[in-house]
Amino acid sequence: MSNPNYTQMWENLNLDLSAHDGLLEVLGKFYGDIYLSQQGRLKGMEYLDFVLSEVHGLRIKELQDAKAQGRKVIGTFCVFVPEELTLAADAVHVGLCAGADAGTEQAEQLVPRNTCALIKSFIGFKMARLCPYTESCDLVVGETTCDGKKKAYEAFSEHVPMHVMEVPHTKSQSARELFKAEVLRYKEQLEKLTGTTITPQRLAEGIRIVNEKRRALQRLSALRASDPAPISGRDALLINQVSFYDDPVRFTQSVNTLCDQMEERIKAGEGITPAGTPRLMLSGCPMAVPNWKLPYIMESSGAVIVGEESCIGTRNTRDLVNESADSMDAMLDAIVDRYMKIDCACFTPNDERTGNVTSMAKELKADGIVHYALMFCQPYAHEAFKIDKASREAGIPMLAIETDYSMEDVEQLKTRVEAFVEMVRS
Ligand code: BJ8
Repeated sequence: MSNPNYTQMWENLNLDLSAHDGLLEVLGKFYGDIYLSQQGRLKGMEYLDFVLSEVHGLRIKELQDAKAQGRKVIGTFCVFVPEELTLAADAVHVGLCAGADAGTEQAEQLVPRNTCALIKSFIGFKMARLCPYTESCDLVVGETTCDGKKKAYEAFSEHVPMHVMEVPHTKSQSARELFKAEVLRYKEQLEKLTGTTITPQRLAEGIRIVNEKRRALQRLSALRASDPAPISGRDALLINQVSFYDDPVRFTQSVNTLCDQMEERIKAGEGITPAGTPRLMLSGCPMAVPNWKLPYIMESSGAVIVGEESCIGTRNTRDLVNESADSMDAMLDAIVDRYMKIDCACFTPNDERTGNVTSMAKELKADGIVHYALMFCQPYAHEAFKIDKASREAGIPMLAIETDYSMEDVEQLKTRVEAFVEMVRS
């Protein structure tokens, strides 16, 4: 993945070149073992393989070209930041992935050791100068979701230009009003940064583009209800991961092409695994690139993953913004309504998530649920109990996993997952 054509660009971004080369080497090897080793992948996955092979190359070059034309790059960590507004300001919206152990020692100088791996990862990537996305950002947007993130942003904002959105923790009327005020504040911040006025026409276009992307991902998700499963969970996760940093229009087209291929496969009665393969659904914390450890373990234990109830999955794609509004205020209301449906574990109470998990598992004909919480993630670890109870009541077995990005627990995880797959199979 390291490419001498990009060395100058990485140097200009002030990356630590030798550490960055090391990261790309590990990532390339990891990708080869986990992704390219799969048999019977859909032809359309070649596009995703290409995008990933150029994740620090061509896509970063595109960001630099956009910046040279005067466009701004906005980095985010959470699906609460409305991409519709970013696009309406003619800026580029990228998710900052945070899915690998990197710069942990430096990160632990800014946040406590007992902080989830995702938070340590985004701080570590910055402090170790490893992430060309973070370095390309004109603004990074944080949010007051969990305690770990909101406190980490205090330290992080000393190193990157930040805007922090206040995300409420309840779904009351006053919480909705607060969030609407925050959406307005984000709009103003974008207008100030980009010099572009967000008109109703621009916002309508932003809403349309993001809805189209979500519709394509919804289509992909629905096709996974077929048995045999037309696509592996690893590939579907990768598609969701790439949705956060690829150009949205190009990405939507390639997902729809892939869905056409999935439909052909389903019509032919074919799949990525034989019919009757134990079907598992993942639920819980988001899995950012290159956090593929657990999906790989699950699919190499004789199961196929048929859905991800996660922000890098259906929590980000389930709801669309109503496109019928035509005034600015009505469009902002439509955005607020859509975003306030997100069932993140940071909300209390968050009862809709339990219903969403069980109905999704039934729609996808999942035989079991693997609940995944990152170590030290209080919100999702707490909700594992509620999801366990709800899935037992729905007659679907659940396995609760807490892990991080290290490889130390791989053998232990394998043993637990294999036993769960055997139990589900019988
Ligand atoms: S809307 S899930 S993307 S906050 S894993 S950092 S919760 S301690 S990621 Fe999230 Fe937005 Fe919610 Fe989605 Fe904290 Fe937990 Fe770490 Fe987490």
